[in-house]
Amino acid sequence: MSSTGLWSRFKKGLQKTSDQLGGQIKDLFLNRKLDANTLDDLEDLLIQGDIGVETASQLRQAIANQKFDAETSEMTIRNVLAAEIEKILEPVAQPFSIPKTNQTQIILIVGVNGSGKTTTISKLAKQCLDQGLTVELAACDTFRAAAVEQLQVWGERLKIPVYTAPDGADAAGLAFEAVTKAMENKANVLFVDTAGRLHNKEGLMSELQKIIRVIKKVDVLAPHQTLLVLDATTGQNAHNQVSVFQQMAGVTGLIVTKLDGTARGGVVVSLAGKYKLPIHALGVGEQAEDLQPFKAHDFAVTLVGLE
Ligand SMILES: Nc1nc2c(ncn2[C@@H]2O[C@H](COP(=O)(O)OP(=O)(O)OP(=O)(O)O)[C@@H](O)[C@H]2O)c(=O)[nH]1
Ligand SMILES: [Mg+2]
Repeated sequence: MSSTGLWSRFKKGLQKTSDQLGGQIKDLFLNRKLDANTLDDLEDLLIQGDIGVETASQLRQAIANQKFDAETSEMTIRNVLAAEIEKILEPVAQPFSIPKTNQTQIILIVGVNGSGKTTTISKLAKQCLDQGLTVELAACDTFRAAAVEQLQVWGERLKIPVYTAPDGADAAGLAFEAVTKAMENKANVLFVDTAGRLHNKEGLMSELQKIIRVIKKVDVLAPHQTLLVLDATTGQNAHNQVSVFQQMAGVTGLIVTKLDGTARGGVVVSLAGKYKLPIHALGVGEQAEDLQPFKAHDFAVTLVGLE
């Protein structure tokens, strides 16, 4: 797809957030001058927009530091906000990539139920195939029969091998087998899908740790990446998920999905500010091209309704 096509899908995907936040900023400045009260209200708006308390206060301060006068236009404020948000996002905006090496890269995908793990794998797998890499999948969500079938359907569509085990089989056992075989096959990438697990369910969390221990038995450097898939519609709850999964599974990067279904896209900024973990991609819809590399500038200008 052309870059303008991708850009318009991205803008459309973020529209709920940008309409809300951008619209509210515009309304705020209607018939009002820039003074301390207006700045307080702006800070509140940013907090309501899920940008996070600390980041909102940082952004308020950045505007206050500019020594604007009462005549400063709303457009200027939005430009400053976008530039400050871009500064926060820039260090973590790191597109998903597979290093050039002969070693099979094991990519473990984790997250709570329904966050978009399996569909994200299919989208990333397609991107890797488009780059000429050989890709295999492991359906280590042995919890739900439908989950294995879902990955198998993707495997057939993309014409790539999918490792499976019977329902209720040991997920770690399957992970061991899949990693061993993918390495024997000299596949470039193996994506390991896992069952959705609520971050407060100890049993499932310890199963995840077992999967990781077993993978390390085959290759001590694996998993080479552990990606946490977060559903943007959960807003600030995403923060708990990052803390717990990071502690339990050593998350190396984040993917935020379903931005098209929410006005809470500001959560991406609060996650970037707080955890400093790379954010690789954003999901703005259900199609393959809707999983887009995270670009700091594009996100910042769209968020405040400048584009
Ligand atoms: N609108 C929209 N839907 C998405 C996005 N990403 C995933 N979905 C949808 O979310 C639903 C759940 O996605 P899955 O990939 O099955 O989620 P999962 O994390 O694997 O779910 P479990 O295996 O049950 O934990 C599916 O209907 C996807 O099509 C997105 O960026 N936007
Ligand atoms: Mg799944």
